[in-house]
Amino acid sequence: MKRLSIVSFVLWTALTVRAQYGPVPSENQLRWQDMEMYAFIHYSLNTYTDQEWGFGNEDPKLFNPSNLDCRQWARVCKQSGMKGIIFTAKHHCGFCMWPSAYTEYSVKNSPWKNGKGDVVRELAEACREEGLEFAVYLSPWDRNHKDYGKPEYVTYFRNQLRELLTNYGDIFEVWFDGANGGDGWYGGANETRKIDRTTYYQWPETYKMIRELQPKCLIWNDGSDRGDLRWVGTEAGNVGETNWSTMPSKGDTPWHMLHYGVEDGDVWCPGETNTSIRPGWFYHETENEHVKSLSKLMDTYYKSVGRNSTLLLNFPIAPNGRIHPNDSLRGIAFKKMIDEVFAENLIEHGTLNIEHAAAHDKAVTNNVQSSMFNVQWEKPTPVNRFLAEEDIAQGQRVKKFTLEAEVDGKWLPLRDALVEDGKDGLTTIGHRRIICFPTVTATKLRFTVTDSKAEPVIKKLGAYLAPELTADIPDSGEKKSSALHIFFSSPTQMMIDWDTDQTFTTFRYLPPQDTKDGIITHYTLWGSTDWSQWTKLASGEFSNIVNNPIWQTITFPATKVRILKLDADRLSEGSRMGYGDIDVY
Ligand code: FUL
Repeated sequence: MKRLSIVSFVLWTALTVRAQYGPVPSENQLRWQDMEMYAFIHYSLNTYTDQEWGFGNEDPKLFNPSNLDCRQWARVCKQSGMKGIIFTAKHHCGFCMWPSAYTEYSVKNSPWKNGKGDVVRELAEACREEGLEFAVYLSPWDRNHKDYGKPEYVTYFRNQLRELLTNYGDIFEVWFDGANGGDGWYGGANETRKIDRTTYYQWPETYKMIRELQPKCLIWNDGSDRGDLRWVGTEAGNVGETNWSTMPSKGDTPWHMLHYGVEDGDVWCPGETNTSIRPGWFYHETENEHVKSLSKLMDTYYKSVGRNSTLLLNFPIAPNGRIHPNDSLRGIAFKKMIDEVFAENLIEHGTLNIEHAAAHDKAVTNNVQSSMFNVQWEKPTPVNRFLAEEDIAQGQRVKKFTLEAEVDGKWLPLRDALVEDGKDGLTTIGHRRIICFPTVTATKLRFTVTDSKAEPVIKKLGAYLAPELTADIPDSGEKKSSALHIFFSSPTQMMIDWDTDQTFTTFRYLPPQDTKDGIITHYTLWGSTDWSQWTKLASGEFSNIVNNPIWQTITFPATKVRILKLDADRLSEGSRMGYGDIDVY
């Protein structure tokens, strides 16, 4: 048994450094992981059409912000604790936020700055001034380009990427969104185009170019070509409580691999958790009151940074060219709360004992091995957060641990209160693991590694007292709809009957929340007063609904109806339409 202060603990771990085990991060991946939080910025023509996905035929003249201020974006992001910004240089609609030499569909044909502006340049410069890193999102899917789907487009895509990687200084990450919805304007063809994601983009060639042009840049990709990072399979803002930074170097990546990583994977491919501060990625005025609450953002922090991931938090830009005050205030409050929670490491007020039971080389036998860390306080100390970090430069090793508190002379087992369905959440650690539990007033806290791939190398331990997580983690403050009379006339047709005529302008659809089965991606909405004459009120697609299953709003000119009929023209999966909720007004 060794009795150590926190200072000698750090020294002790430094001296007990052992040979690396299994895949380890590259220098670039290590530097990126230390960024912990960085911002996404979604801004494009969608901001002016109130859409999440543009079709590719939106008029560039719509882009005319009155007060575009990239310095405001950079300052807000910095004050929100973000270490860099990833900008949507080109979203699926194909509109370029820089004056690309390869297309007319860009800011150069907008009235903003008489077509002489370059948002990518202004933002890259603002980031540099604020000491933030800069990165780009370039959508491979391009609903504007006439050649999309043909080999010519891949050359076009690479040319654009080359422009972004050569003209704007250091780029820390490139983000190649995996969404490929199929239909689009495509230079006027207005049709559905399907590509084979595994072969069409020829990623290995593109990766080679990126490595040459920006050797420090990380590649994000959710397809089968492994980049340097992985998507975590959801846009809700959480990664699995078990989160391995390793993946198999080849083959498909089903959801569970993205969400939990793969324990015996042969490459280092850590998870990046991306989510928006609002329900949507782009700005919608109707969401101004639905900016995520502070407790929801803290929940997201614990379920991303606190689960061995980074957090990529999106701030949309409003039509005037600035981050809306509701988002900036919430972002800044978020950073202040993180600082407050982790201001004082209570372990420093106690005595840390380490019992180390490494008998033989467990890396070979993969047997259970115990390393016990025990902090003792002179007086009972309230505590509700525990933090542990592995030295990931030597691989991710810990498979399982326990956490106990001594309260009134008795040992109580603790579990992660943010993990549902009966699990204790005490599995992997990696870069950082934070365990949240209701406050206990303890005289001791005991952390025991009960199973690891090799001898654990723990770099940091922490215990903290945070303000209690409140129960107000709203799904953006949405209400349940009134008692509508809903029935299905076929598996893909929903009817709502009011019995008397009503005047409506809005139909809202919340997709099923816990399954992708039955989510409507394309719809037609009809109205009738007599069950025989039907008026088409609207039709279209619910953009990005599968990855981000939030409320979808259909508006139409005020119409008197007695019955509404919703046709599910296309479902994401399955053959029966589903819904979480419906709202009509
Ligand atoms: C998704 C896209 O389809 C969304 O529009 C958004 O850009 C998000 C970050 O990725 O897949």
